[in-house]
Amino acid sequence: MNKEIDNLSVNAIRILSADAIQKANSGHPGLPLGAAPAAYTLWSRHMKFDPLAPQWINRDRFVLSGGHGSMLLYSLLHLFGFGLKIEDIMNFRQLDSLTPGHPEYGHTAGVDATTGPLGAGLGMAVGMAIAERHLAAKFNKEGLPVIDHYTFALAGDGCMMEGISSEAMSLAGTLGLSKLIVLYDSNNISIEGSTDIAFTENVRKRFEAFGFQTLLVEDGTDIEAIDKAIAEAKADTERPSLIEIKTKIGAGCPAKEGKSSAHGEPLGVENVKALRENLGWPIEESFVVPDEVYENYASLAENAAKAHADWDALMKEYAEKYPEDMKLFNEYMGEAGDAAAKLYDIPDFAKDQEGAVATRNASGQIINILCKVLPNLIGGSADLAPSTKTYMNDCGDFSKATPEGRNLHFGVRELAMGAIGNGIMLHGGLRAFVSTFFVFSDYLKPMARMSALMKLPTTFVLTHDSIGVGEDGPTHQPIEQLATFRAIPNMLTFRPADYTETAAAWYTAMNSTSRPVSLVLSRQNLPALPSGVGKNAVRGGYIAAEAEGAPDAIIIATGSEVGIAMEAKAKLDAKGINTRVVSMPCVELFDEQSETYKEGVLPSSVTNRVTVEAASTFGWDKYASKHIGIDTFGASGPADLLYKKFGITADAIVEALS
Ligand SMILES: Cc1ncc(C[n+]2csc(CCOP(=O)(O)OP(=O)(O)O)c2C)c(N)n1
Ligand SMILES: [Mg+2]
Repeated sequence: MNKEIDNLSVNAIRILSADAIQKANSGHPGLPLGAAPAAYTLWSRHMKFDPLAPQWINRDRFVLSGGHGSMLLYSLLHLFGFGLKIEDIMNFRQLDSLTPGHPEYGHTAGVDATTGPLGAGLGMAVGMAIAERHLAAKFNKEGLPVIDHYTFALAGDGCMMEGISSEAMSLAGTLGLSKLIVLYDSNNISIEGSTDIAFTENVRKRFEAFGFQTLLVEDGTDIEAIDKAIAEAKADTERPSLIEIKTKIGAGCPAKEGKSSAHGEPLGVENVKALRENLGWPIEESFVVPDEVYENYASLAENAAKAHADWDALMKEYAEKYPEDMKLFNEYMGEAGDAAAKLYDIPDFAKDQEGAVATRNASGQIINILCKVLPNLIGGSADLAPSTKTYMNDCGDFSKATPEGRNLHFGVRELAMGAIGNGIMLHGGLRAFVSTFFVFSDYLKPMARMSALMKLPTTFVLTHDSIGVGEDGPTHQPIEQLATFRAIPNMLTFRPADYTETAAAWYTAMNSTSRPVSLVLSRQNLPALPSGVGKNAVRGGYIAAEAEGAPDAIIIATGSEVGIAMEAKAKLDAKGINTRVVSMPCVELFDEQSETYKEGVLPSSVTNRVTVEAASTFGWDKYASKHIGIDTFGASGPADLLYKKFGITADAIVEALS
């Protein structure tokens, strides 16, 4: 190893980061300066990737969990030739640049995950490692490891303080995800100063308790020590590894090193100058990197990319020897056939509901159809599968010993579950769903938001959707959650009314390519809508029952309240008020329909309207001025009595429209 070029190359990361943050007059230099040696060692000596094919499925993943250190990643992507130009580095944090404040998946080539909310990256990394292990178990053959890569996460003190790190790492330890390697940028500093003021636990011991191999690098500038630790981490084939790397925040900048002021503000023009001098950086001009450094990175990149060429050759052999598996692999990768688009061809999927059915049960039946036609469907629940009806029969359980299983057991860890679902989707090759009670969506909501932000079609199965849960009482009865989920941009929230609407919701979810879908499902039985209408749920809102003649009144309802609306319609019709029932299982999809369609469903001439939903009325004003809903917390008691207590009744609807 040539020490000098290594040092220059590490310093190039530091200088580019400092220059970019200084020019933007905004950003976080502390992490890139302190963690540059660790990142350089990892990328130059251990990771396999191909800058010309940043999405190559068998690349090693790198998640910068401390997303505030984005300039570290952008410097790496520039230097390794991922297409980020020096102009992009100069445009750091500027509007529409390829170098936004925090790394954004899908926006900048080479960014494997959007990070910024601390700790989330650790959860997503676990999801990626699960995906790797599952796909490896499914496809690898003797001598032909189709999927065989590491997932690296770089996390700081903040990530370690966040609860999600414990949720995610505890599961990773249990699952023995040995190809997950966490590099801990341990600098004892966060925003308010020394971490001693709020964080004194022994992180390594904690990870040891989770079932990790734990390693310590005392000097975070020692490339050889870091190299050795990463090699040791890779060598453990039983346990995931944590490498605590002691670093100094803002390393190399004399006035800032080791100080919290290095965390989140530009170093200052004078300090950037001092950094250059202190590091012996040969060039005074900003954003200029010596040719020899670029050459070094180019040759390292070429080396890292050899793995891709080798893999291409391997796949050729795989295709020859195992054509059936190859076909399936391509199906997993979404390159062959499209089973999801043909779901309605399956008789049971499109069937009419028989008798009264809870939509969670309908969903359970549908999941068990889906898992047969979509072999890459994988998912599970946060310890509630028997209640959320998400278990896929005959698909096995994912565990350390049985990684080919498709039922995931997240344990009682909703937040990590959301992040892991996203991590699986980020990995590619699989379609993930996660599940819990709707009221506990509050515990995973930040990750639902992240799926929407990253444009990932993760599916959220959220049951026990209202006061209809009954006796468990207000802690278990969602009220404002529907409004909250509907307010998340780029997410579809479905609250289906019967089996066929539930099928339509799943159809939408399985065919979604760039946004998550949430299914909000009832615990209690619901009657079937008239035969055939439920399929229209794919339009978000539709006429579930037409008025006789021109409508005088419209009831807009969702989920369990559509049945009540039907009862009310009968009473209103009998009174001579011609009533239309509009089922609105997905407000967001309805809003996307053409004006003509929407006017057809909700004619502006019909102003006598009421919305009915056993939840907060927030958000319904756009369709009607009268609402039947619940703007208080619920109560404990039998569901039918609760519906009466809170006035969600056919009589209340009749009164509102009479
Ligand atoms: C969930 C979440 N809470 C708070 C923040 C704001 N924040 C950004 S960085 C940071 C401190 C992080 O400290 P550390 O991970 O040690 O990073 P370092 O200062 O060492 O770079 C905080 C509180 C955030 N990004 N995400
Ligand atoms: Mg820190």
